[in-house]
Amino acid sequence: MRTNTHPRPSVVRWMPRQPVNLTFAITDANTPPGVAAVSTAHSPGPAATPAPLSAEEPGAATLARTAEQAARTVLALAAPHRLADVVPAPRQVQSNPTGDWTMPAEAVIVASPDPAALAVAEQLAALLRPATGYPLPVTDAATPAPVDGIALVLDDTAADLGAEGYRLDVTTNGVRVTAVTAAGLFHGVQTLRQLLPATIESPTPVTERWALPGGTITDVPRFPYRGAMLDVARHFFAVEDVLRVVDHLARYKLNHLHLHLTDDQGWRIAVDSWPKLTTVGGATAVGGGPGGFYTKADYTRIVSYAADRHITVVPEIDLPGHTNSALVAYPELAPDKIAPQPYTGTEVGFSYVDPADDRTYDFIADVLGELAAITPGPWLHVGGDEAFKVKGEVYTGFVERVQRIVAGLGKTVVGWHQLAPAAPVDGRVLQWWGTDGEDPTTVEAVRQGARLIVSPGNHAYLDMKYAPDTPIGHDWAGLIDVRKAYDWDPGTHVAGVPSTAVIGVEAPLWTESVTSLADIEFLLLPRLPAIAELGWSPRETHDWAGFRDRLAGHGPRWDAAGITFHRAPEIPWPSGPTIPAQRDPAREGVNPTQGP
Ligand code: TNX
Repeated sequence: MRTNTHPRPSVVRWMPRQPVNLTFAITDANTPPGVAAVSTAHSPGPAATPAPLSAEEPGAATLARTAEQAARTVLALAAPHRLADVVPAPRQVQSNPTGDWTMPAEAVIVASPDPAALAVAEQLAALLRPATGYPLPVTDAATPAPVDGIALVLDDTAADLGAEGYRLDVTTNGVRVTAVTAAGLFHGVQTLRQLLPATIESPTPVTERWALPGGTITDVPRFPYRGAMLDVARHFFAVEDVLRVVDHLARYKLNHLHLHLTDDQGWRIAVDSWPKLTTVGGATAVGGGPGGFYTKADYTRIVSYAADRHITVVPEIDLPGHTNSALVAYPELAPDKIAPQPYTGTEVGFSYVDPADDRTYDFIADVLGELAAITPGPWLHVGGDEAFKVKGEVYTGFVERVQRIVAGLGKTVVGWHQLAPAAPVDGRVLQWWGTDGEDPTTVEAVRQGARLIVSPGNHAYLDMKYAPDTPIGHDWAGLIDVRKAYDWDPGTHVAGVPSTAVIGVEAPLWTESVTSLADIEFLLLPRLPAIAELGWSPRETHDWAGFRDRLAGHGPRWDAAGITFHRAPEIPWPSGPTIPAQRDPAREGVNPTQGP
């Protein structure tokens, strides 16, 4: 019997960066013993010696074994990824071609003896175990060092790395990730993951040479706020779907998930003191679907899953407009005190809570109070957009009162940039979603101390279509292909706003036309990595051609992980072998390396 060194390999994938030489022998039951038919791929090159074949072996098994040997030859020759092939682009990359490292089956992950660092080590192990099939035990050490393994080192003297940066060193001994915080280690782990072959994303073991390119990456984010928004109000998405979106954010070093929890078509977060918000207000969705809502336990699950990935949830209760679902549940909040019909269309701007009734502010204090109590992050987003029927001083008076409620809860106000004319409150953050980069009212609010998250509708809105013929999405802010998502600068985009006032960038996904996780992923990928790079990478690294080529390598990763994405025609997706990552029992049946 052959010894099985790789546990249960089911897939061979090969995506070399450079042409390699391969010659291998194939024989089957029809080939006379000892005679091999020689097939050459990617020639010219020296012929590998055909493996000795036994006359007694059955043909199918022989064929499979020989093919597997050939695959190993190829894998041994394939060069590792280039150190600079990372999205978002790292700040500094120093390659060392003599420092490549191949992870052995006995590799160990060792981390600083700190619960948060060990948690990142466990996350890394969980990422690497499925595809490698290696045990990758996690241990701790006072001064972790890579000895044919991976070391995650917390070092509070590495102040230049800041709150989220990391350094990653690949040498012939292994990999060392150094950071001041667990968040930095976590981001370093995302980079490490991208430096391994795309097959690392496979949920089942693959035969692969797990090589990493030698050298050092030193990486620090440009902006502290890097986010994406998911509208769970127009259509409701299950907790599991939201967790998967969190995974996508984490992969690209985004650190905020904004949840648009309420809108005309549905109220999605439980509020104990106003229970009908969800039992009545949550029962609808765009197009008449069943709706749904998160219990506090559901919400807490999302928040803590995100926190484990160093992502802060920013909950939004949209006020005073976009409130039809609340008015259906509690007509006393409506200006005329009459319950409106539930709304399942996609118009905006018609609904509002009564700004002249104190009861409205009791309602808001209760809702925001309960939400603040289950939200560990510093932010409460209060919407403020498209309240077309609440104008002038009535609008600003309303906003100022709501801002005081938020401040009283110890949270920082975030709102769409329509909040700008209201008097400032300390630390206020405006989310700018304009489309032409000119906005004197926002500029004035910034002059008075507001900070900005930039989400230009015509660059960062993930609900805009890619092209006229892509299936879902809107086009009111134009079409957004990958280049349009990438080619702008958050630091200078809003004329008159200095880059020092910009805390970061966010890509909102509104879901009027989005009904499934596959729809979400189709709109997110590949544009989310473009926005992520704008948020993370230094401006000096900005380069469409380089980004396009680096992004192309992510297609095979998403394929291997079973993630839907838009095969945007402007990206040179590799066309190499694409054997599906799922297990194929028919293949396993003839695979002689299969375990017992
Ligand atoms: C505008 S952008 C809205 C949303 C819509 C979106 C559709 C903003 C703050 N409000 O209510 O869903 O357009 O793209």
